[in-house]
Amino acid sequence: MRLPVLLLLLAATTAAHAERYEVKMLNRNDTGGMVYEPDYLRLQPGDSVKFLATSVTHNAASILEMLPAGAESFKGRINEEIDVTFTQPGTYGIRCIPHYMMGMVMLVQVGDASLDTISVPDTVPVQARKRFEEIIVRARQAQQAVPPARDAR
Ligand SMILES: [Cu+2]
Repeated sequence: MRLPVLLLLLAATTAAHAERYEVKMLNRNDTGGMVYEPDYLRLQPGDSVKFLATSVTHNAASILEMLPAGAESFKGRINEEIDVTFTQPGTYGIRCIPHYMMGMVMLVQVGDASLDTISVPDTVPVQARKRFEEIIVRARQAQQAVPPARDAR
C-alpha cells in the first residue's frame, strides 16, 4: 500500500505548485487609460491567470503573432472572465480587442523565456507597440533586480 500513498503525495505536490493569478481589465480613473493590471506577469508552466471584468467592455485574447510555438490561442468574449492556463514556455502578447489600437495589451512570460530576444511584430498597432516596449524595459529591469529564486540556491 506504500506506492499509492506516494503517488497521492506526488499528485498533491504537483497540484499545489501551480499558482493562480488575477489580472484586472480596467479603466484607470487617474490617467483615463485602459489597462490590464498588472500588465506583465512571469509564470511557471502550468500556472493560470483569471482575467477579471473589473471595468466593462474589455476582453482578453492572445495576439497570434506573439504566441510561443505550439501554444494554444485564446479569446474571451467582451466582459467575460476567462481562466487561462499557460503550459507552453515562452512569451505571450495579450490584447483587449476593442482597445488594441489604444494600447491595451499585456505580456506574459512563462518559464525561462528570454526577454533579450523578444521583438514586437510590425503588425502590432503603434500604441500597443509603445506599451509593449515599456513593459519589456520594465520587465528586464525587474529581472535584473530580483533574480528568480531557483538561481539563488
Ligand atoms: Cu479594453
